[in-house]
Amino acid sequence: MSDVGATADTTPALSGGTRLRLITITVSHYCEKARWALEKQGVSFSEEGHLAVLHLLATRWAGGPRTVPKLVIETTGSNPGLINESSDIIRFADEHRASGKGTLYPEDKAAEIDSWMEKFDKEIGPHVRRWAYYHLLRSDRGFEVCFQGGTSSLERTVFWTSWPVLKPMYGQAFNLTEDGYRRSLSRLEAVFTEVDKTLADGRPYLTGDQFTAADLTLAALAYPAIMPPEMKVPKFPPVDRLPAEMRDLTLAWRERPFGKLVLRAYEKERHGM
Ligand SMILES: N[C@@H](CCC(=O)N[C@@H](CS)C(=O)NCC(=O)O)C(=O)O
Repeated sequence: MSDVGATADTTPALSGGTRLRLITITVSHYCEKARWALEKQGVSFSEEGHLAVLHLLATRWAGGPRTVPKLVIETTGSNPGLINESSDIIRFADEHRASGKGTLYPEDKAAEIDSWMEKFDKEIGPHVRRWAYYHLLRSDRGFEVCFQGGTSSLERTVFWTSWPVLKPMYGQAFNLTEDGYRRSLSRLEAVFTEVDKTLADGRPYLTGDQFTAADLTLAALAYPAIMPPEMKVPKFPPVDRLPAEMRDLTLAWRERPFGKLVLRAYEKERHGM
């Protein structure tokens, strides 16, 4: 069990002795999206954090696809349930939210929220991942930035021992070529510009005054681009220690309306609400 679990498991359990286990790659932004929703809505869970590749044992054991986040719903006397998509985990968190918590899906905005979420999953998720890995894996500093925190010391030892073999596998898996990087950057610019235009009328959040699942999805998936200081797991070093080109873009993006939304969402909606 990761030290993440120890901090996350603080809210009352679901009724009927149900236990929730969130299997993650701690650094993953899709996992951050699920973690944020569960914590925000006061749903009790423990997190089992892994390093990429080493997560495969856990996901195979749990069943379903190999991707994370994966929410395992354990109820005494029945087979565990599984939720394998981060957006479905947000929906679950909202449906099982603790009393006094507001919904992340105001009914009159449902279609708008779904449409933004689908767009962010497709246009930010894979492209910000490639953008970040492209920079981090080319820099020695990238190692310490990328893979710290929330995993067991045994996994960290196995991971670093295997790193010479794993590193080229990452390069291949994410197509970390110059061309691939440029394509991802232009996809990111397009969606960030669309968000900027939507926010141009001064609204604080995507659908108006209220923070919704759409804002949560944008902020969590864009966290590697903006690196909000409130990001606790994994804990990143300050922006000025990032590789130079990455740092410069992050600082420029923070000044844009979408970047300000991400920073505001982390400051106001991420912890202790
Ligand atoms: N559509 C999925 C995407 C999840 C996803 O891409 N997860 C990545 C981590 S960022 C993953 O599990 N990669 C490891 C693998 O494919 O084995 C969701 O929203 O949950």
